[in-house]
Amino acid sequence: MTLAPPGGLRIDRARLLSRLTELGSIGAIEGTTGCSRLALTDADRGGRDLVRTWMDHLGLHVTVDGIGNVIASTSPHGGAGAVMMGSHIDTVATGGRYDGNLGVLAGLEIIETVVGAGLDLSRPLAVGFFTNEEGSRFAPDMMGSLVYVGGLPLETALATTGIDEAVVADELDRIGYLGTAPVPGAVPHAFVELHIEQGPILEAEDYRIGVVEGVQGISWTELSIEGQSNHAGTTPMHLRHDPGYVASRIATFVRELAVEAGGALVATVGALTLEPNLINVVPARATMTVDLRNTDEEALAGAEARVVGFVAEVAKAEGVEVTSRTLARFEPVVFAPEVVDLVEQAAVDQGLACRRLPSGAGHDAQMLARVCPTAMIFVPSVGGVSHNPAEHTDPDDLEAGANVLLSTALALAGPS
Ligand code: HGY
Ligand code: MN
Ligand code: MN
Repeated sequence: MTLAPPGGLRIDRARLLSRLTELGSIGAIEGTTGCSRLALTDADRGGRDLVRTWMDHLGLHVTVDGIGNVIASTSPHGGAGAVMMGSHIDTVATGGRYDGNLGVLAGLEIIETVVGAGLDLSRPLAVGFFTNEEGSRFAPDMMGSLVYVGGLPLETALATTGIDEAVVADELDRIGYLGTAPVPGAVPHAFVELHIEQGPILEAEDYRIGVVEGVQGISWTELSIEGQSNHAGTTPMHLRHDPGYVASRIATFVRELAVEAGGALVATVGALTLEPNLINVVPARATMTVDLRNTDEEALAGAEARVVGFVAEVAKAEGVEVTSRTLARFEPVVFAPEVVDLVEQAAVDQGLACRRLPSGAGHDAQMLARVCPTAMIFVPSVGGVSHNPAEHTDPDDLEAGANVLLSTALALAGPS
């Protein structure tokens, strides 16, 4: 069975690339092609408004729900029974212009291409961008899609306080995206997300398309370490209760734990602050985050237990108090084999070298997979770099990924 779209239909490359550039210019990081649009900031509002304008121009039925997810559909019933595409347009503070944006703009491109070709499908098409996928400002990540599928109560999400003490509900209201469409949202027929790989595999092994079979489990923890502030010069080493020292021991431990695991586990201490953060003061307090990920749930839980044990041991020895807060915890997700097969078939039909792989990063698709058959398509990241303004994907690969998304969506929507 071939999945080539009827009449060799393809996306409009120039339109997709120019929209990626235009969206990337909002929150642009000077001197780079990257952008900074942390969730619910003015820059995020700018990105949302621009994509919303394109959705409106297409005459789509657009809804904004209680957590600010925006869904545009060819049907007045939104995502219900639709073949839904999409991703996110919020970024980390030092983001690139493709992470998330590609999936949203390619979904819009597919709809514009299909509508322009006058194709009659048996199912509606929809594209969405979900609020706060990154989770950098407000944890957990994938917040909007998690609320959309009923995995997090709306009230809990709205009451969330960010790293800057802002509150989700206030910020959503301030940027004009505290919507009224109900959550959990309508259940799609299927969901397909195009995304950059954000890792080195496809480029290193010379593949054009990643056929994503699932997403690894994620564990995010914040540790607050209370010690005793003291004079750096007069306090003997054996009398210190130094949270900075404990934080550095924990950071070293998680790194060595991941290296020892030989590849399946990854561990990151991405945020670490000392107070008062002065050269001649033994810190009073250290606050840090630990991000652990593994494709195997049991191994991930085992790594978490090892970290808990080590933290207790090193805190006792140094005489500091540690309190921990879980910021996010998602088990590994396996995508629907029938949709994964369609993605692979579409790539093969278009003569694109492809391989199956899991996703190292979290994605909205891992949440939509809770309610409908879901899969993802990856395109290569140059140098495997992402969450970095230098993030780049070759335009030919952007186009190829969008055409695989087109074929997959048409296979799922089926001719009328
Ligand atoms: O953290 C992640 O994997 C995603 O970028 N939110
Ligand atoms: Mn992303
Ligand atoms: Mn990201």
